[in-house]
Amino acid sequence: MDPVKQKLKEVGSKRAEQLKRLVAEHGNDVIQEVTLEQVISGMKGIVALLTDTSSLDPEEGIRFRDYSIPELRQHLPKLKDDGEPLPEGLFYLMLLGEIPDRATVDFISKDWARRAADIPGHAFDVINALPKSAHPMIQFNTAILAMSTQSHFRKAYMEGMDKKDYWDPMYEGVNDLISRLPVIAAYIYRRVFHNEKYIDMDPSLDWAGNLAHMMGYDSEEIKRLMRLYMVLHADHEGGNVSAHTTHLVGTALSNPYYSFAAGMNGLAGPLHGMANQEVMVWLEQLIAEIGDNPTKEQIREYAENTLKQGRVIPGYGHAVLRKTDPRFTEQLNFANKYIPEAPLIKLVRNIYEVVPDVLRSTGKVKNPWPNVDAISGSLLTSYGITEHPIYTVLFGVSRSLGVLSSLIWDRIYGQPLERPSSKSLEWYMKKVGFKQ
Ligand code: CMX
Repeated sequence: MDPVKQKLKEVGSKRAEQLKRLVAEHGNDVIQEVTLEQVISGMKGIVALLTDTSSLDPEEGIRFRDYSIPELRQHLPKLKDDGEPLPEGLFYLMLLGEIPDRATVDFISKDWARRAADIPGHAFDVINALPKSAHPMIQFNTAILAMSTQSHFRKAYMEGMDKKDYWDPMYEGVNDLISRLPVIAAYIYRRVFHNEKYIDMDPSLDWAGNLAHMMGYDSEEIKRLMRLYMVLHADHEGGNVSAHTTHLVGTALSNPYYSFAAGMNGLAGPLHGMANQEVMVWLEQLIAEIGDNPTKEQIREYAENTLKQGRVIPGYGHAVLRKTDPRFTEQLNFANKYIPEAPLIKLVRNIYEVVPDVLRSTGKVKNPWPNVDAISGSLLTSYGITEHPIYTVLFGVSRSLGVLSSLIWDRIYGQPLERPSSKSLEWYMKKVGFKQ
């Protein structure tokens, strides 16, 4: 058995036992009271999910299994000492709760390269059947669904597997799926933006390095950027739209392809992952209207006009965070180190000095600070990856690491069908004694 799977089997059975005892001994303990406003405002702040892979603090930001992003950079294995952590190591950390050694990360890299070589041909056929003008997220999701014909989980379920063993085919399917996403993403990118001039995978490269390579970018700096991008977007607690949807659909025992494709449909919304593309549209309009070196006053006016038109300023605000997103800061640090003079990066820095005040002055925006999407597209564009519609696909490739390792744990924990209750407006009015 592969060493990662072997370890997961040991850790998983202990934790599943703990969860069983916890519920048996404390199942009736009250953990939180819920207000009407919380329910109506998109269930914000309601603790209702079990997710081990990462946690989100409104002030500090994301921690992956208790490691902050700076701590990840310090501890996760890298190819070179001054490089970025390998996403394979983050996957292991999220799955098993401990930092892997370099040999384990190399094992995962090689295992994923092996699995990626076996994508069914019809996954490419369905992409080719779509018009090139179809948004890359449509092409990405269609291919993910098409690959579900190879689902280990569905096969094992149909054969009548004991439910305590569901995690095993889920583990296989998840690793297959993660390994193949860079190939699919790069295929779509080359198809739509580079005249179908495809580039083969190089099995000697790591997962993120290979993605950059297959997209046509072989400089070490872009590979570093891709590793950083893949680490930063990997997970954001269990309640965000892509994570929650993947989990929810998985509770119906849908296979990992169905579950992940559902999550990716959520990622494709402009308030979630598609915000990285929206930011670039907003910036392009800004440059078209007021030039690429606007004063802060001009930026303020442009941002205020966006609000006057009843639109959001993409890349700013967050449902949980109440400070600048550390994923924004990490990308800014990368840009300041490697490309400090890039015009788009300068613009991003100036916008950061202006937009929070504009949003604060509305009196309603709970978090006026930039999120991960406020800079990611500018960074990619500055490195020559200028085709904005591919950005959400890249986000999706990365997000697979977190939501799919959680999906394996859902099966280890035997998480049941998710089924909250819904009530009518009349019910809520009656419940709180509202006089009409
Ligand atoms: N620009 C303008 N208005 C904003 C805003 C922004 N960036 N962020 C929040 N608001 C508005 C909301 O639309 C809401 O207005 P109404 O009361 O008129 O409906 C009000 O402020 C309160 O919203 P909130 O509680 O602060 O924010 P939510 O938790 O409802 O929404 C988010 C969070 C991210 C959807 C929102 O901040 C937003 O729309 N931001 C822009 C899109 C974006 O960058 N999304 C990416 C998030 C990160 C990711 O998932 O990738």
